[in-house]
Amino acid sequence: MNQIPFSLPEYGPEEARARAEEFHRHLATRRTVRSFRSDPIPDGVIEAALLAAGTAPNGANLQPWHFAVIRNPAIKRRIREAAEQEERAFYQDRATDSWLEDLAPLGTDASKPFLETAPALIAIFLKNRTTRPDGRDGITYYPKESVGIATGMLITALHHAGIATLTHTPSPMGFLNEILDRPSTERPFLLLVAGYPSIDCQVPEIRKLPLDRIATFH
Ligand code: IYR
Repeated sequence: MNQIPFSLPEYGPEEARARAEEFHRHLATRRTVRSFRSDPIPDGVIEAALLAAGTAPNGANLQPWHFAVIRNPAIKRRIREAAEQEERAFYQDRATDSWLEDLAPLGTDASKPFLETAPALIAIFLKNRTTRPDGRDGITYYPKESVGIATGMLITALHHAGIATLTHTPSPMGFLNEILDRPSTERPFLLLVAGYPSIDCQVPEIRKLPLDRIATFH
């Protein structure tokens, strides 16, 4: 592979720290939202955020992801109907008692109106196989790690543009392959709901763990 020069801007120690702290403050304003207005997301925002996600580090640069953006109300409705069917089974039978206990503070249930209200859904698929630039087909490497990182970057990019998201995981999500006509080599990873929070949007008062509970320094 051809090699090209690379460097990053170098910040002095104070500026580096200030930038890191400022970015933390910015990211700390992100909240998962479950109540969306229907206002559209401005043109180009999702496209740029997807390109940002596509810069994620990933296994052998095979970029094992596909993003299906759904704005069509009829398709959103089909996704809502299929998701709610799975969610009813989850809340009624599949979830363990301790899982339901852990979810209780969030106040979630099987009803998912945001799948129709929000202006955009982004179905994120993990590719288990892909075609190389030379046309050879084969498995991908570390697809879960790769798609997880790309998804985090997508959420961050949308937040940076003032767009709220909800990481929704109806389980199982096989219906997304059928509705969105994706091949069986792709597995639905997550359904990202995107838009502006409703005027009366409320979120649970949760706290993030302090540094000494999430990190050790050796
Ligand atoms: N997928 C269900 C349940 C759910 C599970 C977890 I873990 C959450 O953090 C939130 C919800 C739902 O979307 O309601």
